[in-house]
Amino acid sequence: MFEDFKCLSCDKANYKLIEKAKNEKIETVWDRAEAMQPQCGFGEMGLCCTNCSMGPCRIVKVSEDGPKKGICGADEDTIAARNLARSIAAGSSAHSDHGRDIAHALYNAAKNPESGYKVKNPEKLISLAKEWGISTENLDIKDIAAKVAETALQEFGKPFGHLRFVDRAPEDRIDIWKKMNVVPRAIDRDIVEVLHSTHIGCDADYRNIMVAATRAALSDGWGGSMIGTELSDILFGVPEPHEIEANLGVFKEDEVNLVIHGHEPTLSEAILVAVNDPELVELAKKQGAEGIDLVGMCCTGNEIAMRHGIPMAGNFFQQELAIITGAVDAMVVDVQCIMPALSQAAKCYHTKLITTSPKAKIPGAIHMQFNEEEAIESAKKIVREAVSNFKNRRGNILIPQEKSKGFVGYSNEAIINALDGVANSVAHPMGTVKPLADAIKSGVLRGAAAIVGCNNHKVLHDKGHEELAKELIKNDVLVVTTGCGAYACIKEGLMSKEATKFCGKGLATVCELVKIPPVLHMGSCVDISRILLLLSELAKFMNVDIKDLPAAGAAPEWMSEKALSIGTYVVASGVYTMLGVAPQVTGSENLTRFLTDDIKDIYGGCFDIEANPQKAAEKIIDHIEKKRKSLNI
Ligand code: SF4
Ligand code: MSK
Repeated sequence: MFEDFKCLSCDKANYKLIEKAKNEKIETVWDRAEAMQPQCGFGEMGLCCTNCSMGPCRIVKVSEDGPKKGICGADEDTIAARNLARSIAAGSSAHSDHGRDIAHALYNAAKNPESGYKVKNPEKLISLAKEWGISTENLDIKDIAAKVAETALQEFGKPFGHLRFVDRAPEDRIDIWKKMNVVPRAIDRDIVEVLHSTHIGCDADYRNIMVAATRAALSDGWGGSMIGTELSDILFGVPEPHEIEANLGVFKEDEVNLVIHGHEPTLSEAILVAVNDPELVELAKKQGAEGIDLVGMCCTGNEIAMRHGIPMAGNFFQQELAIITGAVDAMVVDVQCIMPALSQAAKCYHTKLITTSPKAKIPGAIHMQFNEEEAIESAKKIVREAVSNFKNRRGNILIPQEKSKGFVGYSNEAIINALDGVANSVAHPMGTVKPLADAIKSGVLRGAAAIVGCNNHKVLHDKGHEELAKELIKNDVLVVTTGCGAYACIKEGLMSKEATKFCGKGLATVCELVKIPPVLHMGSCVDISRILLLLSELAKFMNVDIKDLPAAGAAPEWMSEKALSIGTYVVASGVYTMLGVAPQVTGSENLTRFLTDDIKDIYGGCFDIEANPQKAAEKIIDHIEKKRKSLNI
């Protein structure tokens, strides 16, 4: 019955809901992707420029005829590089603005009791204050929090010097960045410089455009994202392993279902407090519900799953399907990866789509501004709106049975604790990575790979993540994951203890010994900064650079500008990075060669492109084995 849908997704929970959508004449992302075919060849290759109003200009590659330069004279290399650089800058800005919001929330925790935010991990706060040279003598936690928050906020616009977290990288890596003039200086400045240098009539040298773009990307990974992660841990706690449920089967027919979707934990943490408020629970009961079921979607879901064990309802391509269950009383969203299509889907049901950020309003949605200065009160108003909608359900409810269980919450501290068996609550400097290094050196683990990123209709939904992860763990490669890739892996059972059945002997032994799953959930997209830190600590411990480690990255189903920024900072940090979808640069042979080859000699890492997960795994394993050989292990 669902044969037709197997070409859209490999998650069975989705088939029933895609069928329901068809019966109820509601379009989904897959319908719109089909209607979009064929997609524009100029855009696909990065050869369309709209940087000024003399354009749009496009470069014709498929025949001898047709323009080879834009009206201003920009060629294919300039146009493709400028487009890529602007996307990287946008991605960096999204992650970094997220980091800035967390820094403001920390400041509120220190200065404004009305906000309701409190420092949950004072040890990590003090550790970071010391790392940043902030004196903690005679200061209480609130004063230290205010100073750390102010210092973090200055990282965005300071006029001199470089970002503080750069000093966490291995020395050899910093030397490479210095030589290439890409040491990130101030987050806003580095992003602005990309926009300036790609303005019409500015930088036309594709390699130089990539210098500015790389610096802006490093400002994300070793700046905005790292600030987001570290300050979130300080405010809301360092994630620890929790067993949770995942997939659309987590909705409950007899409870108010509230989906929190987007990215920033400042909102989701406040909503979590609000759904446990006795008055609101009582209100839910008065409406005829048994209680309030809070579930997460996309990266917000990762954040609250990691810290509180809240179920993960679904990833990027499942957001409309969640509403199509008919069981969602409210979907509360903040920023990033929220499809505007949600408002159309919500109209077909009783669901209230509630936007909360001034940065992301959607026509047709209810806007209830989330005010961080009185976060809990703001969140209560939003939850009240959701609860009062329970009575309006229309009866056309279909909650799929499919849900899986798995362990999430593997911060670096949790990974090190698990491997080391030693309690270590202070986040940085981390405990010893010796057990991990030993397992890699001995060959019990061949290496490690990160599988991250989104969903994209150009790849069968979830298949890129799942198949790649399975193939890697079968070959004794430990996998860490974040973002929507993490959802694919947990849904497939790869985060359960039983997942050792998919592993090679070495990895299975490690997992059984230290009681971890072979695929470790490390959090949201900004938490890729955790992976950078783990690599950095491992490299320092082994007395090598990150580029020398038997490690790789992969984004099999990536789609967002944030993913481009991530890929760029990961490559510039020395990591071989496999993409399942080609970036829109292939119209420039020079730029494509630069990203997939030349860049290797500069940073040690490079991009590779392979849509087939089996072949991608082969290439990653080959890379890991080559690195082992060079290390003589
Ligand atoms: Fe055309 Fe140059 Fe303007 Fe781009 S910047 S739209 S290539 S004239
Ligand atoms: S939510 S950026 S679709 S991973 Fe971070 Fe998922 Fe990609 Fe958004």
